[in-house]
Amino acid sequence: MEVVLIAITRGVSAGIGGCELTHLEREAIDVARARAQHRAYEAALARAGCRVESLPAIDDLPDSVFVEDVAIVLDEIAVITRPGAESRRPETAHIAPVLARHRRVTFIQAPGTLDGGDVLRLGRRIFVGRSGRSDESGIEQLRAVAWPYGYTVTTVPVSGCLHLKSAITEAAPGFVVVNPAWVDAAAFGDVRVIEIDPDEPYAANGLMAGGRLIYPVSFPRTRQRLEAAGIAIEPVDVSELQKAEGAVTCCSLVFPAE
Ligand code: CIR
Repeated sequence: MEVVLIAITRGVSAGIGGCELTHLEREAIDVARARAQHRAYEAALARAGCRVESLPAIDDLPDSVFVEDVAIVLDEIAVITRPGAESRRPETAHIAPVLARHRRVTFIQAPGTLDGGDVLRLGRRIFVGRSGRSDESGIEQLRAVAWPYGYTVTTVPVSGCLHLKSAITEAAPGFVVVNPAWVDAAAFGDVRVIEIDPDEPYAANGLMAGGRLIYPVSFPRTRQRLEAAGIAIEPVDVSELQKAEGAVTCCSLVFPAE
């Protein structure tokens, strides 16, 4: 039977210009353009076969379009995070009831912090970036939730970028795309590694869905490397969201329907 994928998204906040920034200089963000790009991203998810559940924008939560950071959805349970950036913590109250329609939910408790952008799942192996956003307590709490279901949880050092998934994502089954300056791919065991083009440091974030990779148009050199490995690309322009230090995984939560 075909697996139905759910993709949860949230519209772009009118206040996105006030987003958190860690490694980028603030640039003006054109909200109308960001919203148009986000709609095109949702359309790419739909073309990849996802059933898109598009939630309304929350104008007083600037980063709320980046739904990936507020939850980790496993097949068995959803973990509502406690984001490392204080300004983002109110986002969790908005996602918990949505995920409760799909999974039993549990919560990361204070003082632990965890951002979904730091969590990379490869099958039953979960890797968590020890970044500025996710701490030992948050990682340990995720481990306690996940191990009874047979997942291993491994902490991975990251440096120079916001989240683990700024540095590495799954590009296709058995493949990862990596920025070796930010994370050591040796930590991920038996996977085929595609390195980004060094001129495109932010190119290690792609979103696998429906047998293809949703991938920004802004990284043509790395795209060539991915295509040379036989990976089908679904291109999206997310230039306005990139100004908010966002990428493609961070704008959705994609998981199989129950
Ligand atoms: C933040 O700093 O939290 C947002 N401006 C960007 C979050 C991007 N999230 C992600 O890549 N998972």
